[in-house]
Amino acid sequence: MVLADIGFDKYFKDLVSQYKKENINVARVIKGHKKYYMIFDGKTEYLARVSGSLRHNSRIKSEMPAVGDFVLFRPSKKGELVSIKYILKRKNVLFRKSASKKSDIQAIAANVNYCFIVVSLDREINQNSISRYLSMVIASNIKPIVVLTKSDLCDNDDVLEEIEGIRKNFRVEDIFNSSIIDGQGMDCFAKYIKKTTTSIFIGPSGAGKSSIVNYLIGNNIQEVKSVREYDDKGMHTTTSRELFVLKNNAVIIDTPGLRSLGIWDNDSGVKSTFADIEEQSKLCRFHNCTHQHEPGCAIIEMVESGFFTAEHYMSYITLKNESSSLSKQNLIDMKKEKRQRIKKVIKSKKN
Ligand SMILES: Nc1nc2c(ncn2[C@@H]2O[C@H](COP(=O)(O)OP(=O)(O)OP(=O)(O)O)[C@@H](O)[C@H]2O)c(=O)[nH]1
Ligand SMILES: [Mg+2]
Ligand SMILES: [Zn+2]
Repeated sequence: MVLADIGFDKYFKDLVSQYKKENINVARVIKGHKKYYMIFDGKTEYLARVSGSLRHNSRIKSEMPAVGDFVLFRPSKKGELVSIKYILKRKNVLFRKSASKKSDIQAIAANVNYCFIVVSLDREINQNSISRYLSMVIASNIKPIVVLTKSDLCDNDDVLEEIEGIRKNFRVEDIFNSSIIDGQGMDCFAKYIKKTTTSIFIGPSGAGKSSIVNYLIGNNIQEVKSVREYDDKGMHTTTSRELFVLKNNAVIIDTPGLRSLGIWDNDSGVKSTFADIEEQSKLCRFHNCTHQHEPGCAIIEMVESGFFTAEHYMSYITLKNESSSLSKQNLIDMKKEKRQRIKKVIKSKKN
């Protein structure tokens, strides 16, 4: 495999020629985790960090490398951390928008052709949230495709009705239903997921994004660049964005559920998706129960009795925890901003 197979085309080649003088290589970002990145040059994966100057020059998060970016890095001795020097100008970038602060905009992925908005048919379809996803994708100049998953759990007529409803209301590139159980609709992906294209899967937690990704990896295609980790129960809630190169050289990116899109700005998002759990939590002994360790917790009991699946419960806890740490971060940011504003006022009074 060479980089050209996975999206490194003339546009990027021309950009690289501007940097020719320096001794640097090109790679694509396949995973980002806090300070570290995995990058892939078509042959080898490297663990990478951004160089001091790149960090210094990026004022906002979205200027840091994102999954899908093509980056220039300086090679180092075998097994050593490499340093990302530049990000090649993106063709497009899917942003996560923050409701509170403009500078909080963060790149979910870069250089993407198709965005699959994955929604499950086993829950009530929320047209509002589809509309939010769509506007985000269209604003990023990426082609949106809606996939209604788990059609094996639904009546065929209901499925068709949902599809018609969405088709009528929204401007989508394509829309179809799918099922990893009976394989329905799975062939519809082939049209988009092919050599030199990059596709990303977004949508609520539990909608079936990773299941589709695994299906595509397993069926199309044998070679996988990163291996998924499952916990001892065989569950996997996606926690970071991951890029996979399929055997046909198509690139696909899996993402975690809604929370990655900053839609969990407050608890209300959690409440509406997990209304069933929230409703039952009235039965917990303590009104501020976190449903994780408290005695007399109705939710834990209902998970043990099988009323809620462990998976549904885990998604709920993960989202709740992340949503509260997100609010905490917002608070810290707001305080910082306030301090800076006050400093400015003091300064202007001095002058
Ligand atoms: N019946 C049925 N179940 C499905 C289908 N696709 C996925 N599931 C189930 O739905 C659950 C969630 O699927 P995932 O693929 O992990 O969902 P996800 O969108 O990746 O979720 P996050 O990583 O938490 O964002 C799993 O238990 C899957 O087995 C389907 O087509 N039919
Ligand atoms: Mg997942
Ligand atoms: Zn509880």
